[in-house]
This record gives sequence, C-alpha cells and structure tokens, in this order.
Amino acid sequence: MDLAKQFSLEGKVALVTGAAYGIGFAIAKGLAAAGAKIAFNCRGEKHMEEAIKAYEAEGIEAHGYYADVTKEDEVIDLVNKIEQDLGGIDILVNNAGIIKRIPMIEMETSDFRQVVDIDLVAPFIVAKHVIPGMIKKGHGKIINICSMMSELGRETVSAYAAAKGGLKMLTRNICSEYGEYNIQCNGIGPGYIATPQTAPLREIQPDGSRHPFDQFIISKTPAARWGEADDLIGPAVFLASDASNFVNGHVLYVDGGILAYIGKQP
Ligand code: NAP
Ligand code: GCO
Repeated sequence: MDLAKQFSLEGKVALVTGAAYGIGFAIAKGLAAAGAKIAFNCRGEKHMEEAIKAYEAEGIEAHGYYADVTKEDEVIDLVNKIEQDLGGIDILVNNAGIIKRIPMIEMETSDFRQVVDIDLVAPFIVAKHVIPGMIKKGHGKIINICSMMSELGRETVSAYAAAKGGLKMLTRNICSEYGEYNIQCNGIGPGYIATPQTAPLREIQPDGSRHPFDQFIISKTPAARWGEADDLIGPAVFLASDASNFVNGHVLYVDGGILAYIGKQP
C-alpha cells in the first residue's frame, strides 16, 4: 500500500476562501505542500498584494481572486475563473469568516445577520456552485471551518455560535446529499487559535499581565497553550486527501483537548 500516495494532493486544485492570512493561509500552505494548486480569494487589494508575496515567500504560486463570498454573482465568477485558469475545483475549504462579540440583547439585528451571512450563508453559496463541478469530476472534498462554538456557547458570541452550529449541520447535510457522488464533506473545528480574529482576547493588559480570557483558555486547554494556525495543516491535508475517502459528515476538532476537559482547578 502506498500510504504517501493516499495523503498526496498532486494534480488537485484547492480553493481556500479568505486565505490571505490567518487559518486560511496556513491551510492553503499545507495543501500546497501536499501538492495541490492553490486558489484563494479576498476582498481587499492590500491584503491581496501582501498575500501573494507571503505565498511566494513560501515558494507557492497561489492564484488570488477578488471575491466577497456573500455575493453570489462574485462567487459564480470566482468558480468560473478557477475553472478556466486551473481546470476546476477538487478541494473546497470554506474558511472565510468573521465574529462579532456583543451581548445578544445589545446586538443590532444587522450585526447578527452579517455574521450569519458570512459564516453560514456564504459556505452554502460557495459549496452550491462548486459541487456541480465535483459531480462532473466524480470526486470532491469540502472542508467547512467550524468552531468550538459549533458545540458550545459563551457570552457575546450568539451570532457566531448560531452560524457555526448551523455550519456543522450544513456539513452533515452536504455529506448526506452528495456522498453518493464520491464527495466527502467534513468540518474542522479549531480550538482557540492565535490569529487576528482572536487578537483582542490575547491583548496584554495595561499592567503587563495576560488578558483574563487568555488565562481562561490556558486553564481550559489540556495542551495549556493557544493553538497555532499551522496546527490545522495535518488535519486539513488528511480531510483533503484520499486518506479520508470514507470519512464523511464528521467535524474534526483540533482544540488541544478543550472539548474533553472540565478545566484546571483554580
Ligand atoms: P481572520 O484572521 O479574521 O481571517 C478571516 C478571513 O476571512 C480573512 O482573510 C478575511 O478577509 C476573510 N473574510 C471575511 N469575510 C469575508 C467575505 N465576506 N468574503 C471573503 N473573505 C472574507 O480569522 P481566522 O482566525 O483566520 O479564522 C478563519 C476561520 O476559522 C473563520 O471561519 C473562523 O470563524 C474560524 N475559526 C477561527 C478560530 C480562531 O481561534 N482563530 C477558531 C475556530 C474557528 P478580509 O481581510 O477581506 O476581511
Ligand atoms: C471567541 C473566539 C472563538 C474562536 C473559535 C473557537 O470569541 O470565543 O473568537 O469563537 O474564534 O471560534 O473555536
């Protein structure tokens, strides 16, 4: 048995949404290292320029496209351009996402809608337009970036938790509806990862101490550390490769053990 071949992504095209930096960039870097051609999208020129340079610094010829994943016409255009440029999408990572940390009864409905739009409706839109091409190819891998908040709630993240909980069920439904076409749709549920999205939770306090939430997460994580975006590379390559052809509808939590642990006694 050729185990290396099972994990190889040679000849495959991967679209990672929102992969100019953060978790998306790390996952795209890992998929490229396994042999995939990388396509990614972002919304701003500055981020695009910086991202292309960052990919080049990693020796990766990433193909960057401007697209807001909440805008269906831009997603259709994105998918068509990748089809023309690279020959269609074998691997889709629905990574683009935002969070707004506001107590629910103080949250504007427009804010709630924006989070759900980007974190749940957009993965639906992108998958809806990528799956037909995967059916034609006879195979496909979809990885939805879920969250601890696909399983747990906490103060101020009602919209995010609702969206990420819904994304877990969208993952299971795509598995159910398209598994017969040799399409596997799974989720990755990162724990607390040190990226721009969580930077406010790790800010050093005026007195030089660690942010209270930072200390809280350390106490809730058996690994006693925040995750790094690169911790997600191995799980992503596994779920993007033939090694996971009979894994479907699963959310793989990459959380250092948070979900298994009651937390260190103060
Ligand atoms: P991040 O650093 O804030 O990056 C988010 C990315 O999404 C950015 O590239 C951003 O691009 C893009 N994006 C946002 N809205 C978009 C839109 N409408 N259209 C296109 N791109 C859009 O966040 P991250 O920490 O890397 O998180 C990436 C994913 O992992 C998210 O889905 C997040 O919910 C999830 N996650 C993160 C953690 C964590 O602890 N960090 C844990 C679990 C899950 P712009 O620059 O254009 O805004
Ligand atoms: C928060 C954090 C979390 C992480 C991640 C955990 O405010 O609680 O931002 O939501 O981003 O989703 O898995």
